[in-house]
Amino acid sequence: MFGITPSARLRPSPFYEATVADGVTAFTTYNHMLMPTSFGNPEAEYWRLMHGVSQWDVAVERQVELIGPDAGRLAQLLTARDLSRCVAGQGKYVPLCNHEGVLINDPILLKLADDHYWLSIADSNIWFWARAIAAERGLRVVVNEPDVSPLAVQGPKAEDVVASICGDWVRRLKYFWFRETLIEGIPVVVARSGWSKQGGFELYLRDGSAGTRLWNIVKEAGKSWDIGPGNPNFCERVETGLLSYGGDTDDRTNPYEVRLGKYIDLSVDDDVVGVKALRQIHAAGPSRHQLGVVLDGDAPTALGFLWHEIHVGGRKVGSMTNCVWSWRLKKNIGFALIETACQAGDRVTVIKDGTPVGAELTTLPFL
Ligand code: THG
Repeated sequence: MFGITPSARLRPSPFYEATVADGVTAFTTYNHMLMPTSFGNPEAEYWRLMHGVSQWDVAVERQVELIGPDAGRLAQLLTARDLSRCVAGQGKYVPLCNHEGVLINDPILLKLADDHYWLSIADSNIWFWARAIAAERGLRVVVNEPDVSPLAVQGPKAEDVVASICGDWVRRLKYFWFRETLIEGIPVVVARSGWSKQGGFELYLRDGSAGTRLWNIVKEAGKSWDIGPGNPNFCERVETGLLSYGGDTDDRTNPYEVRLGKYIDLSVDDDVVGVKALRQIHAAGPSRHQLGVVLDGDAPTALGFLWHEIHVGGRKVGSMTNCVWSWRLKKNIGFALIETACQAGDRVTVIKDGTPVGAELTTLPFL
């Protein structure tokens, strides 16, 4: 569309040069960085993720590091998911809420040690938030950003590729668990995780000067499995129902509205930020919920910048928060954030760029 003017406010990824060399054609902004969103052939990139293996620059998933005797205390205050049984080497998906129970981020928490945690965050500033909570509660913890940049290896062949680099122990890693290791002398944390349902790993690079080297080690090792560059895949994540914080949420979305209730433990201590509000929301029942939308017709289309209104009987009942052509369903699909009175199976009208389009609500995930 346009060029991008570099600035010290826009932090480069350690993998930036490597993705440019590999033919990146589009970026989005996320956490004040650029994330590749296309290498020029969306359909080929999708099928490679489904059947093969793909490597992604996800350095935008920046780490909020908590270090100090009260690091575990702060981690628990920041999320209403019970962390009491989380051990070093384990990761967990943890919704963060404000005092009103509104979702403000949905990071993966990595517990490195009793006094050392990372929150691998989605697109909102959690350093401000964590420092403010720590200071207000008088905690002995330092909140900083370490030199850490995730590189995702995703797809059914990802395990073979990462095992060929690190050894067969990676095959025994459980979901969201991780281990620190060296790859040709480069310090990394290897985790079984990633923003797709096709399986895979994330290599958290711990030396930003080695980005190109790590990218090329993965690229070289992956050749036998026809690895290629990719990015968090929009189509796959909509089909499989993965949430995009900030994309599918607004500034009043609570976890129950967007299928994250299973990650909330209402029995955590009262001083956990937001838990009192979450108890009330849970008791009253949320007013909106998240469903799938399948649009009539078969012409590929995109959402653009804004949510699209969803109407029933001429009245707005919710919004379509994303929209993508599904290569597997051969339909345009998306998520609805919609009044709980609307249910799967209902017919609705989506106002797409001023034009009404018929659609049906479904349960999530689609696939
Ligand atoms: N990797 C890393 N950090 C991240 C993301 C990532 N931070 C931001 C963003 N992505 C966080 N969002 C998600 C959302 C869903 C999942 C992971 C990160 C996920 N969910 C599984 C699911 O919904 O089926 C399993 C969750 C569970 O049951 O515990 O994997 O991608 N480093």
